[in-house]
Amino acid sequence: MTGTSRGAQLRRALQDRILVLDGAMGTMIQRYALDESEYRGAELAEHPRPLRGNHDLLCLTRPDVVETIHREFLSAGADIIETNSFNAQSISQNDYGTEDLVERINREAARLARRQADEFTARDPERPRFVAGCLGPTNRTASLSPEVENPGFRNVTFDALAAAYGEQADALIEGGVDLLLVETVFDTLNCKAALFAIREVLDRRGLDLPVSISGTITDASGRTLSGQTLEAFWYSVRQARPLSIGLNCALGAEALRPYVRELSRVADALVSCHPNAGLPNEFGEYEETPEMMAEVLGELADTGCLNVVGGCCGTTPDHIAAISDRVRRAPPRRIPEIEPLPRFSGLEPLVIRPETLFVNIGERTNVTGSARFRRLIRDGDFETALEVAREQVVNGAQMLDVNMDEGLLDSEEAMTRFLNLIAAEPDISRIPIVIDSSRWEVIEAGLKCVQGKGVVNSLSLKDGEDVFLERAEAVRRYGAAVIVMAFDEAGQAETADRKVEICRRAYGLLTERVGFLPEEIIFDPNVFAVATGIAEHSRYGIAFIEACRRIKEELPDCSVSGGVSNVSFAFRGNDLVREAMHSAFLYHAIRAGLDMGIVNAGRLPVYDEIPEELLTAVEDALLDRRPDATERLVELASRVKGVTPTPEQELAWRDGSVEERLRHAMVEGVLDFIVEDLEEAREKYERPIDLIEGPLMDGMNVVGDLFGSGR
Ligand code: THG
Repeated sequence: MTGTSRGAQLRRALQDRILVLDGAMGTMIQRYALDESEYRGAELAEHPRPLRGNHDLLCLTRPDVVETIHREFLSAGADIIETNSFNAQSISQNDYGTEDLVERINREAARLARRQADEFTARDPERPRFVAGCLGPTNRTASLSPEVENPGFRNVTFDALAAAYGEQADALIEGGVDLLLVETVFDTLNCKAALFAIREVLDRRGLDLPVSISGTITDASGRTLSGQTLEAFWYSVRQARPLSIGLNCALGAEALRPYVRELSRVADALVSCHPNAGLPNEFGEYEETPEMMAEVLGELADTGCLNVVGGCCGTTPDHIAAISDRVRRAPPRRIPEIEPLPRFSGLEPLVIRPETLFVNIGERTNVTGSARFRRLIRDGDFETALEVAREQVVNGAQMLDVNMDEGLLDSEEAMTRFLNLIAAEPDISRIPIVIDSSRWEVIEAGLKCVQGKGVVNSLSLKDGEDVFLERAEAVRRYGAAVIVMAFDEAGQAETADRKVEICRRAYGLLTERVGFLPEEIIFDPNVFAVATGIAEHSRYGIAFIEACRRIKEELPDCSVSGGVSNVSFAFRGNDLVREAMHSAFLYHAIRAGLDMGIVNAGRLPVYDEIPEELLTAVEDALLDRRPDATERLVELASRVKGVTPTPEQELAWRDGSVEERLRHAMVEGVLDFIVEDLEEAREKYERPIDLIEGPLMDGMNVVGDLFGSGR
């Protein structure tokens, strides 16, 4: 039977029932207490390094042991057995000096499992047995530095991982596996490299084998070793459209239970779980009995959370038999419909829900958009540059735009270095990264550094469909969303009609030809500067706003974004006018459907508090409301320019009542007097609850109203 038709059989079986995966190979092998010479066999008798403990090598030197273990698990009730290849890639094998054997080990690992699975299938064709090619996490991690003093350092790259995984996957497929299982994922970036490499191998072979993913958590925080929550992890790998997502190893079945539930809630893929039999005790024994594990996993199955279940370290054929008996009657989990919402992640998920008004993308980490950041990067002061990123997050950025496009820089190197440093800062890498460059090579370098689901900024049709499709396909393989600029072979779109037309064309290509989901697409219909003195520019503001409205109406489930600060380029140097323009522009664009924007987080005045004269002049220009709008705004700008408020004016709000001062502090985010004002209010209100429910809630209500109405 061909691999592909067995794939179809596998999918069918998974609709009917929960499939049972085997137990651990490694701890079963340990029971044999093989000595050094048995690991070596005749072939490797002279190998210069110790080989004991290199379990995967036994596929070559003791195939009888491996096959016996496969048989025991199949007899116990396993529907799927995993190849003995957990560490069989060149990165891990390098420790033993056996990297030259990788191809053979994997091919043999697959053949041994295949032979046993086929024998069991032949005995009972109604119940086909399957072989999962096992790919472990390697012994290196792409998102973390092994050196505490050097957080930007990595001892493995995405490319090295992808090469190693590609070699392994190719040989497993050659040996006849039915699916590939990337398991015990502790660093999502390693996993992404595996998925990237696997897709390439499958393409080259013209195959579409199912790919399954199983992560692991290392402590009770419910996060991966590299810091992601499970929902964030799922969003990172979702674009690979895996057959299943799940959890394995870790802290035993009981400890995994809540996290399997969490995955089951968010994932529109099948869900798997194969825990270890608890953590080993001081004698290296695993304490969870078959009955204990079967009960916990059975409960997960009964409540509709599982499609594939089995065991990891310490689980024996007895465990698999108990689990198999227990879940036999339970219904397989049905894949839930997941709302088509934009979903991104850093260490944490970011979902843009209908009630989300607007998502801020911090713009200051851009060498072309900030003289300060440019200077820091040019001077190699990445430490301080990192503080710019942190400030953006503190000021409310929900995503972070990073741009290193500057002539005198090695932009690829700078992008890599900066993103690796960000990865080491959990309070920054919590949010998704927007990789901003006009050069594809720089974008690709960035994609190789982010474990989360980030955003590519940007692609466009300016170089034609072929280039667009090729890059979009790559973006999907790296697991990122994409911003598409309204730019085609004929140039940048300036009118609403052209903007919508280009976006519609890109939407068709991305969803029909590349397999993007609409919610993974963000359109940017070009924010251009208004009030420049050039007559044709006067309609740029409303063209953008009109395009927002029409894109949201005509292209369902996609998002719209824009580079907000572009709109005020004509007033460079006059922050007062620029910031008023940004707030007013956002106010109108958000009402037309703008979902997110690249902004100077923390520097957007409250719309309602823009002085009336300024607001009118600004809106006249943004919305092209009168022919002399530019002249009038320029005139006003020259008057208010340099008119910095006196210290007395700046502190006029201090004259209000304590309630008014607290409200002002909350709305404006001013912390300077918060402690003394709260102390004063605490004395006045006596009971803290009255203070909270009184002036503090009043302040929050004002913030809520302003926010809710886009002001
Ligand atoms: N769409 C998309 N991406 C984008 C843009 C866009 N990326 C870049 C840019 N446009 C958005 N980012 C910025 C960042 C800074 C400024 C404008 C847009 C800016 N900077 C001041 C200036 O140049 O005058 C600050 C100067 C300084 O501090 O040195 O205006 O449209 N998808």
